[in-house]
Amino acid sequence: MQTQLSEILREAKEQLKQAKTDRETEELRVKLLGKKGQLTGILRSMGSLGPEERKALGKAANSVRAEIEELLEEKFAALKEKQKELRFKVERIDVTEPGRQIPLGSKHPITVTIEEISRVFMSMGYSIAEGPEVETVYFNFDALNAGPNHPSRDLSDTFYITDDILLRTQTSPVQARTLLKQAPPIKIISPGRCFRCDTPDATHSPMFHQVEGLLVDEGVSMSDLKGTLDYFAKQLFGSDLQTKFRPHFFPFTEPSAEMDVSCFKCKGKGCRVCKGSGWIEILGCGMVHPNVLAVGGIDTERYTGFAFGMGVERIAMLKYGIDDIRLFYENDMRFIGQFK
Ligand code: 2U9
Repeated sequence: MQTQLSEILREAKEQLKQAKTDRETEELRVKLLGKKGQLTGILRSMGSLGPEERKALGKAANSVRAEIEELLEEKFAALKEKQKELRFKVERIDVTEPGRQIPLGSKHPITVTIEEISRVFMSMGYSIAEGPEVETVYFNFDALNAGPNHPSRDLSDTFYITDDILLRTQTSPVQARTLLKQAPPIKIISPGRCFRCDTPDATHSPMFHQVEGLLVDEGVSMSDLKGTLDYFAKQLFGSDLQTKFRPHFFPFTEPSAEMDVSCFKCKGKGCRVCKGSGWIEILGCGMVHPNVLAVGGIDTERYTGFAFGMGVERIAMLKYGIDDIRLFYENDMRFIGQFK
């Protein structure tokens, strides 16, 4: 029996040395000291011994149990210390480390361009007006003097939701709504998204942005229009450019014109940007047609006004030298990230 006890103690020391986890140590404890453990078995088998032998073996067995319990306690403590050291390593925070840069976002180039355009007109006293993107046929066409057969009404140009509801093809309905709601003087610009049934290509997108403007007051003339838009162009593209106005037609303005700016790239000599002409068209404009004012409830004997409209993507592409409109919408950070 003594030999068995010595063997159990030797084995226990050896296996405790090998134990790597709490679970292995606990399994060892059960194997040695548990109800069906090796040491418990010896203590139980002592019943068959004489009193002297039982006393001596009991003393030896208790001493082995005490030693194993102490070894187990040390093992658990050592494993706990090791886990603590490991935790300190893994959860260590070096407070002297430099902070991790959180990449800052940046405004989309279309947003930047809308803000630049808006800033110029707000500096001249214009307010920003907004309106619904899902519009009525009435405010998108009829109120803008676009007769029942106007080509822009075609399904090929316009996204219809029902016969009377569509996605606005321009932000002009905002001005038409403002004419009904507000008495002159009216000085607004309406930036926003517009939708046309166009197949996407380098210069067309079914969704694009516009900034349109409307000024209605007493005694407003074409010279006010030209002076305002000339100033705007110089603010946006630089004061050393010239502007010119070419006669044009829009149903909602009469007379109408398109405004060109001298090419800010070649200063008018002719280059790829201006396709050799020395001039770049940036917007359309005109004196608001009396029918449009009248529909808006404005006294056309007392008030006149002018209006203008520009495509934001076109302005941004000119400003930043971008040759494909689709780049604005593809969320490719290699493109967008350049506008930090
Ligand atoms: C009302 C009265 C007049 C808005 C105007 C233009 C000229 C124009 C185009 C520029 C490029 C649209 O984005 S684009 O395709 N627009 O040229 N827009 S005058 O005239 C109005 C608007 C509302 C009540």
